[in-house]
Amino acid sequence: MAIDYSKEIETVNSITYEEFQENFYKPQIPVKIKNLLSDSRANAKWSPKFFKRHLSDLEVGVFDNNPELLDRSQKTAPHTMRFGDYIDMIEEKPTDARLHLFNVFKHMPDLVKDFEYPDIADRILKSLPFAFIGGEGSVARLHRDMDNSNVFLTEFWGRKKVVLFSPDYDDLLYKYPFTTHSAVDIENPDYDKFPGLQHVQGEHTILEKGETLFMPCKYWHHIKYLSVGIGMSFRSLGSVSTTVEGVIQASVVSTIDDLARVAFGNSWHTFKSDWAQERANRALNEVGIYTS
Ligand SMILES: O=C(O)CCC(=O)C(=O)O
Repeated sequence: MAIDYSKEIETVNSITYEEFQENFYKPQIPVKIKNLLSDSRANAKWSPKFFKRHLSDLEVGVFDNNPELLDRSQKTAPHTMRFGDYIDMIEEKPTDARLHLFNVFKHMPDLVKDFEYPDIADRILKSLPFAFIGGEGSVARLHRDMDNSNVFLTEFWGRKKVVLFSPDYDDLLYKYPFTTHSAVDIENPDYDKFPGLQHVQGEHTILEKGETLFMPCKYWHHIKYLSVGIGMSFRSLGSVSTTVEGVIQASVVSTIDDLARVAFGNSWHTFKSDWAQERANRALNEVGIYTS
């Protein structure tokens, strides 16, 4: 059996507060909303050229998918470069280089005036919008956000494929303990190493310019840029317990992971990998599939 994310994420053209709360937010079901921010100035204005014009000399942190770093949250970018050079690079040819959780608003505070926070959710964290920029082919590997908030991801330039899995599949997606990451590559799944993948069910969509995807708290996401892309996300808090768990994960648990990696080196990685395998095997046993 192959990993299944053939289901299309539900899509609506527009939505009211009541419809969103009842049908998606309270039950924590993903939805793509075509016209939540499609009329915003950001959707008309934000482009590679626009940012290059304003931020060309800014030194930015650039992320990639180094396979040796899959078992952790990368808190700092492994490379830096001039923003203008970065834009030239992604416009020239496909690349895996991405600007992840880029706080473009720190450098251009007026950009927050380019969109309004939509009136469909409560407890929106208005001080925490982030930009995401990538070249065609770049991938934000399978992870879930460690702060556990609801995420509203909007594309203002380009298009990307987004695959989501419910947090119910933490074990079968081989979540590394102490992190919200997995080594699973859902586009080239290794079923010998990760047999549990054959028993997860995800869903997907192509997020086009102007569209917004609601990713509920703790949802796993894998994102592949189908062209040069510029996106933005804002977040809202989930339940008190989910939020407290997120704060503990983002502060205490992830710090333990960082310290243990320094203290124990590669044996910490082996310990986490073995534990992830054990949890997946147990989950497989529970659905009647016996592993050694
Ligand atoms: O669109 C992207 O590049 C990544 C988005 C993402 O991973 C997130 O919002 O958590």
